[in-house]
Amino acid sequence: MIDDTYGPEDWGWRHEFHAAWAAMSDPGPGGRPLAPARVTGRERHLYELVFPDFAGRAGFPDATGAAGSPRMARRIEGASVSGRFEYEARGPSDYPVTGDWVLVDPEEGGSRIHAALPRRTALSRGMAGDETGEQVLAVNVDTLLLVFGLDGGRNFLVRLLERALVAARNSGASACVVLNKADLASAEDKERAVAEASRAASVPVIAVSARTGEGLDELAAMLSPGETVGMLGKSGVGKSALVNALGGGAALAAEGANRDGDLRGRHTTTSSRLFRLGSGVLLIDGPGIRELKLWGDVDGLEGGFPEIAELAGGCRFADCSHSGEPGCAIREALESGAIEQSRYLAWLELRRELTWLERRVDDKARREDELRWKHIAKDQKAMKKLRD
Ligand SMILES: Nc1nc2c(ncn2[C@@H]2O[C@H](COP(=O)(O)OP(=O)(O)OP(=O)(O)O)[C@@H](O)[C@H]2O)c(=O)[nH]1
Ligand SMILES: [Mg+2]
Ligand SMILES: [Zn+2]
Repeated sequence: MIDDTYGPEDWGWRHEFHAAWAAMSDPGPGGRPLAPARVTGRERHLYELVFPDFAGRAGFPDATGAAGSPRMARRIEGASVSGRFEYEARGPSDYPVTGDWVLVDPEEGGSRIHAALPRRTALSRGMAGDETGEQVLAVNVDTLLLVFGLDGGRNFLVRLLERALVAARNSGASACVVLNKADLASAEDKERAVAEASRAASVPVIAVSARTGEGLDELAAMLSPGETVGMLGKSGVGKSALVNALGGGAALAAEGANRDGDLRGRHTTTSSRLFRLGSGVLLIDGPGIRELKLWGDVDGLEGGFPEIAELAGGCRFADCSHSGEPGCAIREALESGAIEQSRYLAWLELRRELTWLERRVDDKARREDELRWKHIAKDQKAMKKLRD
């Protein structure tokens, strides 16, 4: 199906990808070079791809196949990963998700994904349950919108915002805090929420309403064509409504029905999709999150606690643990009231969570390494036996 007359950059292609592609573009199984396509949706094991036309770009195969065809992007539905891909994947986080650039064979019609290009940015969280594992939520995102709802109750909690800011920092994308449903908050409540969010965030904070359009011009002005924008937020805060209000693109995101009574959760988004808005912005709508277990390293804390991170450099001891040593700048700021006690406690808690995670990940990597060496040693022994 021919979809849009857009080139690679219109689908978020960046020159950084070119080197990665060139390094990986050994001929595919068909002996032909593989071409890049972008994942625009995923439904279990089936992928929807958009296949921009790279014709005329040095080294790229002609993606549209037919010679002399106008420069167009094709959409492919129902693509799946190749057997080789599955064999080489080290874990679930290696599988493509919406936003990934993958390599396909144009002659195969792009129905098989042979490889994926390294991600420029990746937003991840820890897997639910006891397992130590990474769950990838959004990739190759330039700007991540951290979406909350100002409809009272639990849709805007500063503790979740801190977590989201840390996750955003670890993802490598820049962030923006979006307080949606401003139409449902009083002027004072709105002001208070913006002030509270601004204390935690060293990134822009804006109050908007997908319903009335308030603040949307300001939000839209921060995003540029060809840029990939992701969203992180609980279910029902209005992510899909924002996609639609910002100019839904070719297809409209399915918005939830009003959350009263029986209609609750009726159109909740269940899988991620990339929408190309009329403005040329690529906006990824995904399912709401219930919890955000952190994934990544301790440095990410700076994203959610800029004032504390700044103080840490001023402690007397370079390896200060900020829990009672003399000359601790954070302690002093806490005592003088320069930083809030609740923020300090939240920071300590997330730091503990991330430190613990780093140790778990290291242990896991070591165990896997040991296992790999064991297998290699076993193989070598078997080989030697064969030779003798
Ligand atoms: N009053 C008001 N209602 C809104 C606003 N934005 C969204 N809603 C409503 O809130 C409900 C949930 O919106 P959705 O866009 O489906 O929420 P979502 O974040 O996509 O939810 P999930 O897909 O479950 O993650 C719908 O009934 C929307 O119409 C807003 O700015 N103001
Ligand atoms: Mg939704
Ligand atoms: Zn200290």
